[in-house]
Amino acid sequence: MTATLFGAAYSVYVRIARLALIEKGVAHDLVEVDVFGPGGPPAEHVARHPFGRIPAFDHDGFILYETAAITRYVDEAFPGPALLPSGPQARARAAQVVAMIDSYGYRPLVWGLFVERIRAPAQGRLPDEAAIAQALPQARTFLAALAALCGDGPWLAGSELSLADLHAAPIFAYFTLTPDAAGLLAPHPGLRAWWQAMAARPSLAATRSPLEP
Ligand SMILES: N[C@@H](CCC(=O)N[C@@H](CS)C(=O)NCC(=O)O)C(=O)O
Repeated sequence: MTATLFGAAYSVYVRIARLALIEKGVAHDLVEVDVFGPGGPPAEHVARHPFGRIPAFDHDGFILYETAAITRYVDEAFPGPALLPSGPQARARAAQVVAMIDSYGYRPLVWGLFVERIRAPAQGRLPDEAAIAQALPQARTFLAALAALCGDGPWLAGSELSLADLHAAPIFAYFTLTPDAAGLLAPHPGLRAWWQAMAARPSLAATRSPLEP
């Protein structure tokens, strides 16, 4: 059996897939692919992923892209702890959280806040204040919706760790480096406790991003 993930260690989406593989206990390789290089995504990567994004996954010749599909497949195709709850409502919540993160969380928290607040100065450019101003209310709405959905927790889709937690964690790892995070998370003690528990998992340490201090 060979399981190979193609991507880069700094990527939020690659880290989500790695978290699923690690939490599931699946031996795998990470093959570095640079999609931001001057020539764009390498041709052999576009052959796996026509949109040139990362990650892509290869399990014994079965090629898959789109992170939510990869993590779902990893959960179902390999033995190990179940990464989705069993009841239809809890499963729907987990799927809802994953889709919310993709549609409403990733852009403002990662591109609007982390990239502009932390990466821009590190790259020697001024933060795009308009992008930050646009991201802040979107981040507020997203965090309030997430907090409202996660109910009694302690995990985002109920009493067990699930793919919802793994989808959110790499985004929080970047977002919580920004000076905005403390204020944005102040109204949400449940999310703060969740992030503390999530950040302490060995899978997070094992997938530490090179962009984290
Ligand atoms: N919908 C894709 C999103 C993946 C994605 O956007 N990955 C980023 C890195 S975190 C990427 O490849 N960016 C390259 C680009 O935007 O050209 C998924 O779920 O896998």
